[in-house]
Amino acid sequence: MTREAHVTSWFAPGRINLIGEHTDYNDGFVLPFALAVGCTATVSPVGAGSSAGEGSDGWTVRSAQQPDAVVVRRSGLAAADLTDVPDWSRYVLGALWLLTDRGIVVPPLEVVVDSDVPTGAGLSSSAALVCSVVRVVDDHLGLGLDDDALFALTRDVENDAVGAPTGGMDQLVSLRGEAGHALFCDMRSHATRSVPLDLHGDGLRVLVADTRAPHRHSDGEYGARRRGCEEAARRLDVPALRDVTADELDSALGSLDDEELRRYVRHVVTEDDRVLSVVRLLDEGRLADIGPLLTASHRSMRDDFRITVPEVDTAVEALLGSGALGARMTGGGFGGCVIGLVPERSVDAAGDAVRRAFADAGFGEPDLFTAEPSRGAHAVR
Ligand code: GAF
Repeated sequence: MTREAHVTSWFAPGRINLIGEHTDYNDGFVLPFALAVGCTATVSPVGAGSSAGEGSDGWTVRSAQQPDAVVVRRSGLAAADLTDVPDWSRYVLGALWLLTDRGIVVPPLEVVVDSDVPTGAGLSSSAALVCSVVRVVDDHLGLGLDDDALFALTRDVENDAVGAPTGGMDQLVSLRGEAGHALFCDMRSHATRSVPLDLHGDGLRVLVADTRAPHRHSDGEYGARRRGCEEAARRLDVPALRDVTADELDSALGSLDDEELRRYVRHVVTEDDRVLSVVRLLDEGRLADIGPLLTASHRSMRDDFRITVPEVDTAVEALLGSGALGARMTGGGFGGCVIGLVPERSVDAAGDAVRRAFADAGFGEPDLFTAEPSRGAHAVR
């Protein structure tokens, strides 16, 4: 039996970002953790026993959450062909296409994906999908890609094949997260270090409120923030906003006359600084002390970076008013999820407070659940 005759499965998780928002594409710092929910990708060879049919030249991709399989012929496939396939399958086919484009022979395959990450909630269902597919294909074909190559490939699928200008944090933590830990990432070097996040030991929980707010203009606004940050770095004559330290912030702001760019710079520079402070506190075993930094991060996203919406602001205030030590929106913004660092005994009351605040404001029902720092991508045997 050849290696390709095996059926291979890999799981990769979604993520929560504890702190460090919109800092990744500024070469800065982030501190996400992997979730228990994720995507399992299974690869089987096309041939005897395969529903794709013996002798097929195609790649067949299926999702347990979608009615129809997508089949493409390998020969002559170009990037432009990927614009015609359903969104979810673009992540899978994008990975296969990028490998092929880089000279790796990817034989006819069937890839089946099955995910329990809510979509559109800002929990990185797409990173879970891409990372599970890249890991399973690497394993199945025995490519032996190292950690850096795996990360680069997953990020390139999202940036180049799918065309989303994201910064790589989500893929990095989906690949490298560790149970019971957050992952401190330097998004310039892509060096990572696991930092203990012992919620249970401290009698705390991360309570997640999925606001289910529709993502208003999130695509265009994300790209606009990224371009604005790059323009600010250009005007400040630094490679990226990461290169402006907290001590240099006032003088950097003094040299910019565009108020919008000044707000972007203030958010990114102070957010990088908050990430470093949270990491320091976690290293010292002072988890309960990080709350004010989480809340300050939210205020910065609301007032300076301007990526929150009424639903997330309402959820944050409700959490803070009901015993949370700190609360903030997590992820790219314009909707999605809020997290609260909440004493275990206050979890129910905090959840009720968010539901009540939503009902009072006339918003739809939010989804409340607790999140555990979980293991990154791994083989499912
Ligand atoms: C999204 C992006 F995919 C990440 O790269 C990151 O920029 C995040 O928004 C904001 O911190 O999740």
